[in-house]
Amino acid sequence: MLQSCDAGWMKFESSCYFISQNEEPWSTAKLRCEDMDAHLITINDANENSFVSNEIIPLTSMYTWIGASRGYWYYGGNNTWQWVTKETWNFTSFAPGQPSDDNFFFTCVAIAADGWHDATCYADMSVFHYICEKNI
Ligand SMILES: [Ca+2]
Repeated sequence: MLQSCDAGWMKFESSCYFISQNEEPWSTAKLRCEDMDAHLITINDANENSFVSNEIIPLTSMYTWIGASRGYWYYGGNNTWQWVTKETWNFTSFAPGQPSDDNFFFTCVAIAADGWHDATCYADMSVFHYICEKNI
């Protein structure tokens, strides 16, 4: 059976993707995706990363949130990168010099034209568009 995505969502392989109209802090973006029965995008391999780089990044602002965070110690985490879905963390595409913050203040990940960047999850200074993903 041919599966398709809801109106306003882009299809790639077995997922549908939604680009937010609004810019939000990471934690709010995560909730907005969940409100749509989706999750912040998990970029699991090079194919998915290329799709995002080629098809989505040109449509958004400089930085766009993805569903990666580094279990901030303050919230009981251990500073290990993880996906919001808990999928295996076995692919990354950080930009040169990234992640840049060794003090673990920048604990979430935004994608830009040159790759992934660590950025702060919890401050209004990092308010970006975001991508939600839903399996079909
Ligand atoms: Ca994915």
